[in-house]
Amino acid sequence: MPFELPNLPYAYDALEPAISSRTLELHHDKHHRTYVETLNKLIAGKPLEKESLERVILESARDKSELEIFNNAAQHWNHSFFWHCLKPGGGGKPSGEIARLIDRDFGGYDGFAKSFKEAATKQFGTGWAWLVLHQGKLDIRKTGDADLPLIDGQQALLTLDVWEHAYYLDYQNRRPDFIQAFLDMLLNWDFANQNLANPDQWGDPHRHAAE
Ligand code: MN3
Repeated sequence: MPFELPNLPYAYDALEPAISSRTLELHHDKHHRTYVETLNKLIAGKPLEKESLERVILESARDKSELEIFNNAAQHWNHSFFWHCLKPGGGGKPSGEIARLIDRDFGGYDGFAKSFKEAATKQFGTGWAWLVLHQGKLDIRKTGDADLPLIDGQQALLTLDVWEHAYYLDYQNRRPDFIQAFLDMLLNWDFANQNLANPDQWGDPHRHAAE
């Protein structure tokens, strides 16, 4: 099979109490696994089977008839990326290069947190909130369903899954509380700094656009 479910970079209970072991196990072992297995079935025997995940996403994004492939490929990418955006004992204010850029582009951490919370709260229904780098500047985005910044030529630095399966067992309808827990207890600023230092690691959108 061309694509595989990556292991979580921490134990199921490592993010408690912000995310319960039960939520993380279902989210990774059921939801993420289903995206990977469905994607592999959909591309079996097709030319896309031999492509990188980023190419599968970009190719299927251009063709409405490939929406099911796009949705499952993008959800595989989004979740693989998302697991690294969380860390035990994370959250709080950033340090390093990302801190410098947040001061420059949002006027400080509070400006970032306000914009991020607003995007994550207002994303209607299923989707994702993102911190992206676009033309050298940080920005906050929200996307619906499986959509991701890669298809718009933007580099993802961080994301938060705001589909209900990410928080409903722990927070029910209180999505804002889940977002606040992400900001205060989980957010992995080290990962954002790694993405700034190494844009190719998660598929530099400019490199892919040029192929
Ligand atoms: Mn999810």
